[in-house]
Amino acid sequence: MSAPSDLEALETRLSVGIKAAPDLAALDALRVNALGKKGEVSLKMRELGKMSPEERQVMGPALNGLKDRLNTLVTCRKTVLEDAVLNAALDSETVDVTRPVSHQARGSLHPVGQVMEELAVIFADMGFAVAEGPDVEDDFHNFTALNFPSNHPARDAHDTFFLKSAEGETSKLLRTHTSPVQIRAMMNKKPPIRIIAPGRVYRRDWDQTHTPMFHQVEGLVIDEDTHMGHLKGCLMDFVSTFFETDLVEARFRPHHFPFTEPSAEMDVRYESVGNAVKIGSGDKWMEVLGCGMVHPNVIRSCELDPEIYQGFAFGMGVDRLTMLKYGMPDLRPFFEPDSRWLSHYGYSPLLQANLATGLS
Ligand code: 2U9
Repeated sequence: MSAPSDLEALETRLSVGIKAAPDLAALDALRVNALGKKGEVSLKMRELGKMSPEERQVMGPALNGLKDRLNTLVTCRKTVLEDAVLNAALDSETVDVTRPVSHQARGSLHPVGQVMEELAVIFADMGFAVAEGPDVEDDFHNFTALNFPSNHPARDAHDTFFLKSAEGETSKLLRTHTSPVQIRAMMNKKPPIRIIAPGRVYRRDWDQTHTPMFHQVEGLVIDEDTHMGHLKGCLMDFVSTFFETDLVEARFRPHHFPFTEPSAEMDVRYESVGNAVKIGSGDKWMEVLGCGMVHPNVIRSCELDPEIYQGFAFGMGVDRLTMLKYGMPDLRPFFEPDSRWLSHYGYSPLLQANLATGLS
């Protein structure tokens, strides 16, 4: 039978070994040897059953204490050894950020990200700032402030993703357009306002030409003397820069949106060249965006006086524009993790879109 003094000798021997373990593998072997099922401490625990009650009263707590102390020692040594492994890796895997980037850099930018960047560059050049907002919105910012009547179909759970809490449906939803961003801007900032709002939007749509999440860029200008001439000039310039041609022939077809009055869709003349489009010639018309003068009710919802402030707004689907500009026949691969598609259509992360050397 063991005596407490035997335990002391055992503890000293095991502790010295654990504290000196040279690496994680050796430490684990020592742990198993001491505390594993057939380890030295476990074997001593088994002897408890054969002891008299008096002996057990002494040896039981002594063995448990020993086990706890050894466990603590193993954990401490493990932390020290793990830190050493991590530090060695950090030392040997440093990156010299001052070295020139390899021109065979792997990885490429998604075409939608590239086009988002191009749109930001074009509108920044016209004096627009980029504004952002949350993807999870509420009814007020997504619908009510935008003059959607209470019975408008877009408010239907058929078309919009409403969020549920544990108690049931809430008034939170996934934004169906980036317009709430402009609502927030109008409520927080005194005009003049000139912003674009790029981002993800969500609608309950899923077929060959629609995905439940897609990308929009919307724009908003609010000032004291803004009129449709400004809208037309801005959008003609945009189309010409985006499609990289001076020849743009456009028509504005009357349309209806709750948030603009009058509203229009902008078509440009084009012809097909393979899967891509050539703007400015041909006998076909292609819709590129929607636009209009901001509805007075929307201006009023944001606590501005429509007698003083007017403005124009526009919105475009970035995924569709990307397909048109780069001649991509199918929308579905945009949302599939196919690296072959990405290496074919992707953009070099080293070529930033800019107006000086060309957009793409
Ligand atoms: C505020 C006021 C007005 C944003 C606008 C459009 C026209 C439009 C569609 C294009 C294709 C959406 O992606 S799409 O389906 N958008 O046609 N959007 S005017 O009008 C606003 C926005 C915010 C405060």
